[in-house]
Amino acid sequence: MTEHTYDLILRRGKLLSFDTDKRKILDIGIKNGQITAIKPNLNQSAPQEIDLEEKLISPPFVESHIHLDSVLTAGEPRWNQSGTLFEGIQIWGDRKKTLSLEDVTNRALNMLKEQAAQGILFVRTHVDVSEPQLIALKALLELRDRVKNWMTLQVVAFPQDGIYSHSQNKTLLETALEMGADAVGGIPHYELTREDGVRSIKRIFELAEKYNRLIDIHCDEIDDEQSRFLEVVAAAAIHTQIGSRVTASHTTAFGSYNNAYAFKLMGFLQRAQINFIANPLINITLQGRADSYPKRRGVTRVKELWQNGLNVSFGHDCVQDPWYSLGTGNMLDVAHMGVHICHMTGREEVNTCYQMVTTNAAKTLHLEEKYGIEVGKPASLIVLDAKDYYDAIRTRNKPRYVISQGKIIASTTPESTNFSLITAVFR
Ligand code: 17E
Ligand code: FE2
Repeated sequence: MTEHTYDLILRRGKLLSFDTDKRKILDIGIKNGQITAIKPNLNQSAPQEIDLEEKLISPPFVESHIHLDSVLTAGEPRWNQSGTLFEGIQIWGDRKKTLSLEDVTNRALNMLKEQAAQGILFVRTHVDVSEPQLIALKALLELRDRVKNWMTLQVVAFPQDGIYSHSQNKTLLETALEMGADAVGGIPHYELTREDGVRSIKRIFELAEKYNRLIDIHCDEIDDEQSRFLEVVAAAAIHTQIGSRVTASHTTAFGSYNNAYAFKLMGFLQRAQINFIANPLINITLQGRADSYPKRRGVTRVKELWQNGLNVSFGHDCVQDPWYSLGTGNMLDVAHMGVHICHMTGREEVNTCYQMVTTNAAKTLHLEEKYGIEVGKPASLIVLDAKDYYDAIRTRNKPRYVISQGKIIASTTPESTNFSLITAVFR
């Protein structure tokens, strides 16, 4: 048997840069799970070849913020009637009393498969570690290993009920890191007092240093303009110089700060160089619930953070859970909502929203050498039936092919509509 130079060749794919509309039609050669050539008209043959007919090749989607422990539980044990974050926390508090390893594993695995089919190959999940048996954490750490040949999973130890609000939670958080969580989380705006919130951030940074982990804090997820833990996170990042390893998630209160304060804060954030994750799909529904009219949009200052050079990504946050009963996990739905709520409708801005669910999110997760369409990197990429990134957000279709570490792990046939009746009427 002759040894082939490539295991798989993708022919005539369209590669597009984000900052210009420059397009190239190229072949991609894949060998042993890696991209080994990107050139026009590769003249070798491979056991498997696909003609992409100039369809768009994109780096995979990165889900930078989801709660896989609670996915697919909407309505259990009851529906969220107020639509608020806090009723969601109460409902989840009841649901989490009935968790089992099997329950969490099945739901999370179903979600990961659905995400993979939609072109997501990297996921950062928060896992509630204020549940005394740490069942969800055990299930997701085990799943992280089980899926690693097709999906990269990052686990954040997230103390949903607060670190200092219950006596055992501080220990549980540290245990979660000893067990192998990739990142430390927190929820300072839900600690019992402002002082506890500040103390919780100090603790999170201590733990990140002690265990050498990333940080991703649910920060100021409230419409209260007095919720100002972001400045505390920024200060800690400035003092420790680890900003690139730190993420502030949600920060919805930033959308309610007065402009004088917001302007000053923006300068500190630029010094801190932390990452931001906004969850527009969920926060447009959770926030603004105490408003009459005008109603706030409940998102952080995404456009201004981006304009000031900070790294921002978009996350889905929830799929069918106590906080949000809709959703399929599609990152293009998230980007689409981001375009609308954040007023990112300019051509460059829409492209930026695409980066917020791909390259920017990859930076936040520190995927580094694992991510990107380049020779020498793992062959993890998706093929979209779209003219360009803008068109991908507009149409939000499932990718035609999803390739992870060199293998085609999912493919979708586009639906087609038959207009026979209309054609007959207008003949
Ligand atoms: N928990 C939380 O504190 N905030 C959220 N948005 C979700 C869970 C989904
Ligand atoms: Fe969240």
